[in-house]
Amino acid sequence: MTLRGKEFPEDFLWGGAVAAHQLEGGYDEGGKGLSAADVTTLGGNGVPRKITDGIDPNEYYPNHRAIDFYHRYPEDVKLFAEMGFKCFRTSIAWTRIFPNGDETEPNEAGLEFYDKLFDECLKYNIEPIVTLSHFEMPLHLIKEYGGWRDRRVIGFFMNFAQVCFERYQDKVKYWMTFNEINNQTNFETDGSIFNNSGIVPKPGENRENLMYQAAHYELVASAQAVKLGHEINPKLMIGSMIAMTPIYPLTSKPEDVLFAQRAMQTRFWFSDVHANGFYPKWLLNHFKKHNFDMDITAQDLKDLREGTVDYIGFSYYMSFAVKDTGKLEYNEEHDLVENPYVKASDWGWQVDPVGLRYSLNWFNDRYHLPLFIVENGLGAVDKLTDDKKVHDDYRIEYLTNHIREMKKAVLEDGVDLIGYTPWGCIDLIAASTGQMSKRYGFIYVDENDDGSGSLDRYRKDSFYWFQNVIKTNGSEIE
Ligand code: P53
Repeated sequence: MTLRGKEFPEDFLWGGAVAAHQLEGGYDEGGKGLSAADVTTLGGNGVPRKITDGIDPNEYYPNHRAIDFYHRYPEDVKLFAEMGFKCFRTSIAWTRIFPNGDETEPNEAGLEFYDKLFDECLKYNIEPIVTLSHFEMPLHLIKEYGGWRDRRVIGFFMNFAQVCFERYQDKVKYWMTFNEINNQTNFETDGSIFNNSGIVPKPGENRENLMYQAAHYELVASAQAVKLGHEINPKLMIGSMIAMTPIYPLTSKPEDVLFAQRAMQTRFWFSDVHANGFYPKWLLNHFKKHNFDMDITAQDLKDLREGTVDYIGFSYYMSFAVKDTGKLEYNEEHDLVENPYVKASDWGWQVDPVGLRYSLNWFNDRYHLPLFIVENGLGAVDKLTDDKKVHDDYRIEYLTNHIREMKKAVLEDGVDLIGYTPWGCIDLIAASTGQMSKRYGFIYVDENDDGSGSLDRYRKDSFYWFQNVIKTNGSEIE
């Protein structure tokens, strides 16, 4: 079968994705409280971002202003419309709605901001797609409750979810509960458990146990939110959001294959619980083997069963590889090896378009649910020319190669795919490094890593390219 001339389904959701803290700025406007992102400093390529205890006036926090979307969103949404977006994925900053997280009444100014943003999208028939929690937990919940290590946070999250579902049910159909909930499998990295779960480990604490406990509370909160969302409005589609990085065995040696399987189980038990509604047995055995102290009640297990997700949303940037280590336990910090068959980006992410087709089939076989690629893209350095152009052919190439594999998965393999929203459709602050110079966008934002720059927006070459992909519904990708 040739791909040329073949189209995606008519209602396929082409669009772009961002997260509140990475582009809004206005970190202390409209009554907003401080979030985890507001105390995370600038890092660099290979240099981790620091997490400070409150705001230190001697540090630079790139998310405080970000790209000032908070004030410029009408101009930006207009550019998305010009590209032909059918949808736009963003998150609702929890701290705009509940500045501390544990209030009983929401902050009306925060709610109004998202009303205006969603209305602006709907004006152009762009459907908003919303993540509830995207690395932006209220700092107060981190300081007072220790983040997701505390069961009470489930209740606070539910207040937030309820207010959002009730308020925006007629504007937003597709929701996701926790962004990349499985990107804390690398629990030894401070940033990953802080961003995901607001956890600052104490000296001597068992980080793995902490991560599993926090993830359990998040999964219970997610399941309760799915159930409540459906009670509020049965039309809502509430999904998971998983960081999909397929993990291949480096060779066909059976021990390598078995180890890769365990690595996949360790990274994707989160979506197992989301979709199946129960814990995989190997993981319960793992908890026992390590004598982990896990607070899992009978009511939690009931909630998990009753709140399974409607679809699997996932990000896809890269694939991993592993080889047998002699013990069947996967440690993400130490066990990854270089895959000789794929090339890495400038930030060391192993670029693998075929892995996207593999991932779509893997999810499809495992869960039999609709899928939604809610992030994909290439972080790269762009150069604005004197005549204000950006010739980002490397980005066009990356995305073309991924869309081609996605097209095969849909048209040849029969995967049920809702849509495709490339990450950082407008340049924004990178999550891992805090840099502006790690760019993903179709729209260039004139801003440097230190925050200098005019913030003016320019269309890159990829802007016109993606505009045509949407206009032709992918039919020209072959
Ligand atoms: P940045 C790690 C691995 C894969 C995806 O990442 C990741 C991360 C965490 O950085 O995050 C997602 O900006 C995340 C977005 C993030 C995007 O990928 O570090 O959902 O918030 O910006 C790209 O290059």
